[in-house]
Amino acid sequence: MSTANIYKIMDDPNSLDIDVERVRRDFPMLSQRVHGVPLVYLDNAASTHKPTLVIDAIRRVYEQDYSNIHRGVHELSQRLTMQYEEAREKIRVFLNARSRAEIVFTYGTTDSINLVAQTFGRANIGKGDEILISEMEHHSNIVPWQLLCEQTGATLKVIPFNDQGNLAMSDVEALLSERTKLVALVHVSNALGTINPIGPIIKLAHDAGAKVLVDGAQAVAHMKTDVQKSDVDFYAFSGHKVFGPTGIGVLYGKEDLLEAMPPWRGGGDMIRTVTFEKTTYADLPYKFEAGTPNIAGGIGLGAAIDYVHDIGLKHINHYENSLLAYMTRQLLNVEWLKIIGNAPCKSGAISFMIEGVHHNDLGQYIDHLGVAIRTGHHCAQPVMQHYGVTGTARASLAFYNNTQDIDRFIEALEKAKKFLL
Ligand code: C6P
Repeated sequence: MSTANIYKIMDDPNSLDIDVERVRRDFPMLSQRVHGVPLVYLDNAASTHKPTLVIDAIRRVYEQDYSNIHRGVHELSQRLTMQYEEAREKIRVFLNARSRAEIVFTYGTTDSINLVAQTFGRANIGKGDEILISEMEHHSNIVPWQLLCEQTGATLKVIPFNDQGNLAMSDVEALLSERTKLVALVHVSNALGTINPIGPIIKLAHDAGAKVLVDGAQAVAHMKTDVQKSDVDFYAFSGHKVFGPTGIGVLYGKEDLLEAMPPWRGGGDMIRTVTFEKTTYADLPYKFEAGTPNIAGGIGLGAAIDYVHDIGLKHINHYENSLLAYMTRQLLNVEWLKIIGNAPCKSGAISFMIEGVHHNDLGQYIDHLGVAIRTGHHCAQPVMQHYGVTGTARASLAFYNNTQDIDRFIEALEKAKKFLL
């Protein structure tokens, strides 16, 4: 949602190109009742639901085509290998990568970042070097770098954000130096909703001689990602946040960088030849894919990408922007509630607090009214430390949400306030 200004009156979500009622029928989970009332699911930043298309693709794997892949000469293995590799091609197109060699299947964003830390990092970052991250990172984009610093003697530097929830380009410039070997930055903050200007930051980092990894966990389901246009070196995301299965994710890496990186996990599928004296490794991307992969997960993710493609990220982005503007306006009308993170460029996650009400009590109370939100530190404790709080409540959107969901959410907050304060 790169052009969103949350304070602008935007289009009415009900008048846009997405037929939300039809879309909702594609997601079986959404039609259920929770605690006797229809579910309002506003925890999409944690994980998204799956359309029937994805569920069917996974079922087909196990009912019709199942076997191991990349190994068998028999029909089933060939058939499933083809589907798995087709999914990789769909992801290549989705990210606009140059080649399938640049698309590594992982277990998720966390796994992708750890892979870069332990291969690119171990090979290229040493004592006296610096890794630059931001204050708004998810723990997945902090801890792998701390581990690497402990292993290599490198230093972790942190770009601060201001109280609005924005990074300042001047801080990025000031912290970059010839010692910076890698900038690891979140595209969209899960705790604040801020969309970071990754293009200009990548340019600055490259000018300083650093490589850039972007954590796209909260971005890919909401806006077009083009790795060639942004010139990012590594881009990570998780299948389960883009309507695909859990346990599957992607690391995009520029081919020359991946080529030069040593493998990380060793085992089957990632080798060319093995003797006790020496092992040689498989070509990209298999060099980084040791062991039997999450086959149904990869194929399910391919189906999820098909689904998103059919609706169109442009429509999704436009619709979600208007829904975010609607939700923001409704929340701003509630004078006893405080929004945490008011960056002008936001994606569909809003963190907030009600003074005198613990976020967990609030989350549990509105759960009984059928409204699912997330509460706590959102695996971004430094963000909580910035605001001096232990946690927030967070409502996060997907394109299957509608204005009725938001109205039910606001009503639930009103009731919670009466009951809990
Ligand atoms: N954020 C949330 O509720 P995994 O667990 O590997 O799929 O994703 C980790 C991750 C990395 N970066 C960002 C920006 C994220 O938001 C997440 C996951 C979830 O906000 C669970 S903590």
